[in-house]
Order: sequence, then structure tokens, then C-alpha cells
Amino acid sequence: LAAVGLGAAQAATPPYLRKQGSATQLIVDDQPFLLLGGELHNSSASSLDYLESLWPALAAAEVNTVLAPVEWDQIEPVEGRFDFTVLDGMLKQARAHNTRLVLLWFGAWKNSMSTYAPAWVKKDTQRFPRARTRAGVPQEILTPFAPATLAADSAAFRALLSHLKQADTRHTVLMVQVENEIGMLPEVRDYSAAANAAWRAPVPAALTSYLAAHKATLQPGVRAAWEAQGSRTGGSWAEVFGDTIETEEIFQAWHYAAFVESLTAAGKAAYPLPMYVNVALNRPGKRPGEYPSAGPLPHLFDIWKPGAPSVDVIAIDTYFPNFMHWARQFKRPDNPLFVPEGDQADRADAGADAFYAIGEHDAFGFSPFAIDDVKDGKYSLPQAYRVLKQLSPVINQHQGNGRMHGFKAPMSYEGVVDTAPQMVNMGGYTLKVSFNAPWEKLEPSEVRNRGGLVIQTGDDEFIVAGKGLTINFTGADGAQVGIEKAVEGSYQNGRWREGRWMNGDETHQGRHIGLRADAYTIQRVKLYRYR
Ligand code: N0T
Repeated sequence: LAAVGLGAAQAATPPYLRKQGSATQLIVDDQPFLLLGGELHNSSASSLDYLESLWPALAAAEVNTVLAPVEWDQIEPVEGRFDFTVLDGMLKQARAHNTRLVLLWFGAWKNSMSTYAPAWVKKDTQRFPRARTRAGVPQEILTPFAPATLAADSAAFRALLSHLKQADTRHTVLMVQVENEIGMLPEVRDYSAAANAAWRAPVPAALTSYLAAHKATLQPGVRAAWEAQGSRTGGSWAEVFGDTIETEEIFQAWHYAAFVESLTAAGKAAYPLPMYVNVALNRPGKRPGEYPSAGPLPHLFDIWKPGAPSVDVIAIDTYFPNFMHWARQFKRPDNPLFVPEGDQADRADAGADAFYAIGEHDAFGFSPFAIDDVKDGKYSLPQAYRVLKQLSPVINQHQGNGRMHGFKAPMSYEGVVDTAPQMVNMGGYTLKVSFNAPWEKLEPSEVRNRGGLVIQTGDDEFIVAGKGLTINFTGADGAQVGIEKAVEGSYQNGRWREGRWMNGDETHQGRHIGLRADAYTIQRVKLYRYR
């Protein structure tokens, strides 16, 4: 009987991903979970004493989840002998601080390189051969064309997941990232002997049949290359896609994906947590080989999706000013938006990016890099997280139903901010969302820090949250619209608590809804129509 009771207490299923409308939610202990996180610096979780010192800062950062590496060299110093001391300590610390974890598997590759492989792998280049440049120079990069390397990485990954399955019945760990920002440098592909043989071998039918089945939605580059060769279903890589450097990237991407697929499947067989890969974006104007090539970049989604079907999410690491331009490309019917890394942690527009990603693209999580550096709650990110946490039950309820939108002023790669108001239709209303009040003259650098989201909760009811937005409502049918009531307030344990009734100057005498520019706030708004 005691055993039955214990079983019941731990009966919730492990975390998993579930569709809701056009969104994908992360389900934790049977409830949707909005992941408001941050990723640690690479070496922060390798020492339990060091990690322990970070928790006050992590609490001030308001994260509900921490993304932390697990190093292959640390868990398997001797082949087949595993040491999970650091991982177990990390689980214990996270639980003591009421925080969830996402584990990053730094296995065969971490940012192109293979520096996290154990010494017994690194030193045995016979058994674990290296990738080579075109000139034949071996790199500190394991080749993905070695079955022994895949077997060794998979054995370690499987051991990690098996350990978690028994050590984490409380579901502290929500997801696992498979490797880190895979991508080939300094050349577009591996030119080892095995790689060169694979280059001459036929393109797998799994790829060409995927291309044939997804003709209408293929990314332009892959589609053009494939069609230019006559949409062939068989032949070498050069025959199917053309003998170009772009094809070499496609080839390398397929083989990375195939490796990751086997690795992911091995881990999931032990313990089926959601798994994702993350990607370093490419700078405009750079050619394959000049950026970490062949990773799961948007122009290679059509290679990675069929190549690694066990991977649940291709996640975006965002270090460029044009975050919105990229985020849009990662939200697809076959891919939810998740941001496991970015340079936002200590930036003044971090909160606005979080509101935009969650509000506009139903992101189930947002988690900038270097969260250790957010040392107190005055940063933009914790301020936004405090409000997003209050709103998360409402957000979770509306994800994927088309009644939620996010707003931020887009920025170009060069950093030019588009300050123009944005128009959107919601229910019977047209919203004009501006990043300044009519009387405000702002520098673009200030405009970029503003942002928020709007949820339509009833025919004439909206929740408006964020910072510095001005919203004019008109009837989509041309009707006049008035504000019946607008109230600032907060959610405490899911219950709405009214604060100021917003009227007079605060609504520009009934003309608009205005969110304060000096803090993230929530307003509940009731409208009416008149003729
Ligand atoms: C990231 C991080 C960490 C201004 C870099 C970002 C993390 C890795 N790589 O600190 O190493 O583990 O995934 C690469 C993006 C560089 C673009 C810089 C543009």
C-alpha cells in the first residue's frame, strides 16, 4: 500500500510538448508552463560551490528555469564509468531554490568544436577521427562520419537520461538541448576520407522524398538548387543539388542531423524528455564556411527536419539586433518558437523581446544567455518576468487561439529602429499600437525598449500588458469605440487585484489606452461601441 501511495504522489507524466491550436505548450506536471529562464555562462554549473553562489542573483533575475550545461568530459572521465555528482548537486540546488532546469548536452560538439569530449575520446584519433580541412589538416572537431563517435556520445547521453529518469521523479529537468550550436568552421564541410566518400554517395531517399512531399513550403535556397537540377530523387549530392558550396553545406547539414537524430533517439529511449537543438545565426553577406555552417539554420530547415525527426524543436539563439526578423522564421506549423539563448540578459529591451516572442509567436519559453550577469531586479528582464509570471495562466489559456498579439518596434541588422505604429485586427476591433504617446518625442534607442502584448479575453474585453505602448481602438466595421473602463492592476495567485482606474490624462481623455513607460504593467480594458 505504501508503494501505491508513493506511486500516486509521483504519478504526473514527465514534461512533454502538446499542441494547443497553432501553439505548442510545454506541459509540466500536467499543466502548461511558461518558461521564463536564463542560460548560465558555460562554466558556471561545473562547480557546485560556484553554482551555489549564483542563486541570489538568479532569484533577483526572476527566472523560473535555469539552462545549464552537462559536460561529457565531466560525467564520463573514464569510458563507461559515470560520475553524476555535479548533476545531482545541481538538481538538489535547483529544487532548494524552487527553480526548474533545462540541461544542455555538451557532447561531441559545442560551438563547432569538440572541446567537451573526454580526454579518452580526444586523444584516440584512430577510434574517434577528426574532421579535416580541404588541405587535410585535422581539427579540434570530431567528424560526424565516425560510427564509433556516435556510439560513444550516444552511450553517454543514454546514461545521462537513464540517470535522470530515476533521479528526477520530481521533474526538475524540463527539457534537454542536444549538443550546442552545431556548425562547421573554418570550412563549409568536413573533408576527411569518410566525409569525401559520403559526398560521392547517393543522397538518401528520406531527404528527396521529404522535398517532394513539401514542395509548396520549401525554403527558397534548397528549392531552387533542387529544381535547377530537375527535382531528382536520386544521385550524388552534386547531381541532386548542383556542385556548389551551398550543396556542400546541405550535405554537411544532413550528416550532422543524422548524427543528432540517432543521439536524440538513444536518449529518448531511456527517458523521453522534450529535446531541442539550438543554432547560431549567420550574418548577412557571409558565405557557407564563413559562419558556423550546416547547423539548423532557417535556410537548412528542410534538411534538418527530415534528418532529425526526433528533435522536437529547432530553437533560436539570437545575438543580432533584428531579433523579430529571425523569430518569425522559427515559428512554423512544424516548429514552435523557443529562445534558449540571446544577448538580451542585461539589455534594456530584453523585456520587450520577451513580450513580443510570447505575445506574437506563442513562444513557450524565453531564456537569454549570461543570466549570471543580471545581478539585481532592476534590469529590464526581471521586471518583465515579474509581470509575465502574473499573466502566465491567461497567456497559457490563450496560446494558439489567435487572440493574442505581441508588439515591439522592429530593428534592422544594422540597428535602425522602425518606430511606425502597428495595426492589427482583433475580434471586431482594429488596434493601432504606437510606441510613443502623441505628445512624446523619443529617440529610437528609447522606442526599442518598449513593447507588450494584448489578449482579447471577451467580445469587448482586452488585457493589455507591457511598457510604453499607446493603443487606439476603432471598430473594424467603422463603429466608434469608447472606453467603458480601464484599470491597472496585478494578478496575485491568479486573482485580479484592481489598482488605479485609468481615466482623464491617463487615457488622454478617453482617446487611447496608455501603458506607463517607466515600468511593466497590466491593464484590463472594457470597450463599448456607439454611433
Ligand atoms: C553562444 C555563447 C556561448 C554580436 C557565446 C553565441 C554559448 C553559445 N554562442 O557567448 O558560448 O554556449 O551557444 C554565438 C553568437 C555570436 C554572435 C555575436 C554577434
